[in-house]
Amino acid sequence: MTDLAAVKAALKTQAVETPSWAYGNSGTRFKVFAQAGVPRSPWEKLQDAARVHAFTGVAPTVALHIPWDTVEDYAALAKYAEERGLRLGTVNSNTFQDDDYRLGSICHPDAAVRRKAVGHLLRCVDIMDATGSRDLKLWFADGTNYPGQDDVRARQDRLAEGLAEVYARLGHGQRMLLEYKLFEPAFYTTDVPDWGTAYAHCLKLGEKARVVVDTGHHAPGTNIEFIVATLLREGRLGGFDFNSRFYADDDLMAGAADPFQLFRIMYEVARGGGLTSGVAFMLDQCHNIEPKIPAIIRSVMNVQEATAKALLVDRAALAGAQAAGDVLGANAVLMDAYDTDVRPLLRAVREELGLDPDPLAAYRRSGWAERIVAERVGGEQAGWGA
Ligand code: PSV
Ligand code: MN
Repeated sequence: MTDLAAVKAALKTQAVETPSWAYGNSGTRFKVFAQAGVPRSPWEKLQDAARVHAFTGVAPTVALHIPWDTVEDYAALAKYAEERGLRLGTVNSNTFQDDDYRLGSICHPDAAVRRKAVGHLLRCVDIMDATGSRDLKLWFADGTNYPGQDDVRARQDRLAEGLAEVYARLGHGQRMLLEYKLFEPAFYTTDVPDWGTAYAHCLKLGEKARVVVDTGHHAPGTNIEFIVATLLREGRLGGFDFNSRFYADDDLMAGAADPFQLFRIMYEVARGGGLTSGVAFMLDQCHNIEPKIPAIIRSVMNVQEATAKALLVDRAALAGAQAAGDVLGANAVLMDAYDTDVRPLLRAVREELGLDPDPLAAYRRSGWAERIVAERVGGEQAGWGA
């Protein structure tokens, strides 16, 4: 039997961080489709994020991407967030959009380019000091396109050296989250292609370095929940970039492509104590053809539903079946939880939090979508590269 009161309590304290870039325009390498009402500044992105939090109750922080979210005064941005019931969250570094980075950033063969990249990462830590952010998230577009193009071992040495310098700069309570990605934009080698490489670097760096699992960054068929279980067991799971993929890094709404996978991941998170041990639950997705704010609300709800189902797994019954070698029984315990319709439970949780039980309907009724279309006229819309 699961303790429903404990499940509800866990759902009430869950926090899903939304990415500033999901509120701006985005697309594929073929086309970026602009949408009316899209924010024109980090400040307006926070206005939208505040609506997501207001209606879901579980999205209190917003991740920044630097330089996309560059402002003069980060403390003022943090204050602006606070006035809207938000906090600034993870600072994401961006060392992939300058011409200098054609052959990589922190792994580049030229020491001057590496210095520039490390300088940017150090600047990101300065920003964290001003915003009160806990986590620096590092994703590198570094890699090579052709066999022989560069020395893959030397690139690892350069990576280790650069990371060590940034790690040494971290302040009290700050962490470094290293994200891996199997592919893209390099096609032959990627310098942090998998959790093993990320983990090896984190181990060398120290306790404050953790691995980020972006659910869109694996080969098809990869058992992501196994990676999650392993990293949690080693105390090195820093957080998630949740999104969905059908084929590649599609950045679709979390839980859209494979809600069962999200459930399996959240089960391992819950099983490994990851709901209460500082794991960052972030979204990293873009909404290219669908309205952005409702898509983000939907994603947050999808993470909540997967979490609720994971929490409903009857752990005692599962352990009993596993110990007895009851293969079908154990599987049935897991599937019973997955097959539960948790929407009434989540509606009750929201009502107990004083929220509308249906966040999407409440958002639609709020008139925010019409208001931003009417008010955000002129100026330059935020988007990739802005
Ligand atoms: C790279 O594909 C990535 O997942 C990294 O987290 C980046 O920071 C993010 O996407 C940018 O959208
Ligand atoms: Mn990511």
